Amino acid sequence: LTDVGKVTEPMVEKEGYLQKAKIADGGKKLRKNWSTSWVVLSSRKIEFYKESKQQALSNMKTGHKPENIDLCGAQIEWAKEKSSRKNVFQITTVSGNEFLLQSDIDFIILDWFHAIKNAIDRLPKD
Ligand code: I3P
Repeated sequence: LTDVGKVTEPMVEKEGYLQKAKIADGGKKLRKNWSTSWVVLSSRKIEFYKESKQQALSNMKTGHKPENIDLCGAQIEWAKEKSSRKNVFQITTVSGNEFLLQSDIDFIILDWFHAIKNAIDRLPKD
């Protein structure tokens, strides 16, 4: 175990708080329930933490795993018609999970949209 330095988490590309609502699981519709989430984007996935970043980091030490999205083959699109809120986009995974993400602040949601779209576009589609 001399190479532990190389066995690290993939590079975090972006992280911050967003409003999140999961609206389908494996293609099955869920009741929409918005909540604040600490969102961490790396090259292949997005992780959602229910708690603050501090709390999330300490939970991780005890083996607690965040909810996460595999971005391979995922789709992202603006979803004006899916909410009364402004600045909402949807991510749909290959496995049929659907997430809405939202921020009232225009530049924040635009930055997230482009960062996630770029990550998806760099990945193989399968
Ligand atoms: C939902 C809640 C959501 C709302 C959703 C409501 O009610 O008010 O915030 O979504 O609208 O159904 P409940 O808490 O009783 O489930 P938006 O905030 O995104 O509009 P919808 O059914 O039109 O999606």
